[in-house]
Amino acid sequence: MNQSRVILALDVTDCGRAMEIVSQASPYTAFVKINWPIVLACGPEIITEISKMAPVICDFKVADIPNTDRLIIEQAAKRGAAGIIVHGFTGSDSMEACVKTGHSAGTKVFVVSEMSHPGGRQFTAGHAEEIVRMAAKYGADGLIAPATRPERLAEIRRLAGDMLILSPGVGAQGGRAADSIRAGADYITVGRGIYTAEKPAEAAKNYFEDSLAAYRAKKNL
Ligand code: NUP
Repeated sequence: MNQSRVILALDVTDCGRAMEIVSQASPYTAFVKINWPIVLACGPEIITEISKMAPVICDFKVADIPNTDRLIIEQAAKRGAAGIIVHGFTGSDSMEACVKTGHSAGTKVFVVSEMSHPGGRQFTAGHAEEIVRMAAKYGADGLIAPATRPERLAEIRRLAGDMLILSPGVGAQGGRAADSIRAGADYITVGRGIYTAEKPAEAAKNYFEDSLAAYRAKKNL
């Protein structure tokens, strides 16, 4: 993995184009995050294919009973997922199953705290603190917290201690790279801001530079 603080959200359903964007942007990205659109369009083998070029986080927002969570995470890990995103609202037993399964399969587990879209205020914001505490208690590797609301991101950072924070909402949803890093993100997640750009590699490079400069300043590096 390189020193990048950028996660590329590859919500692209043209499989050839998706691979092209990964190869252009991967020098500037730490992880490639894939979600249901690309898996439904290109098949689960896309996890393995992209993993040959960059570590892959499967944003499957796993949210089920413990046994089903376990089965999903095992299959993603078998395909090569370096990380998986799960929901926390399913409660402690599901959380525990997700973390245990992920860790025994060698996959990092990231938990959604508060979602980045406007609707994220409606239900997730009111429970974000409990979810952060539960994720920490069960040993999750990190959290998802909104780049669209830096003040909330800062509050989640305060509760999260030194857990990793991955922050979506930079670019198309209005969040800004440097603000998110300053507020507490370790990584920013950018989808449309890169993959719909005329020159995705250039866009990725800009996010790479802005976020890395803010990260170095924050860490006194
Ligand atoms: O709260 C969340 N917000 C969010 O946008 C949790 C997420 N996992 N995401 C995902 O991040 C979303 O599904 C998409 O894959 C990516 C953001 O993409 P974009 O808005 O930068 O295009």
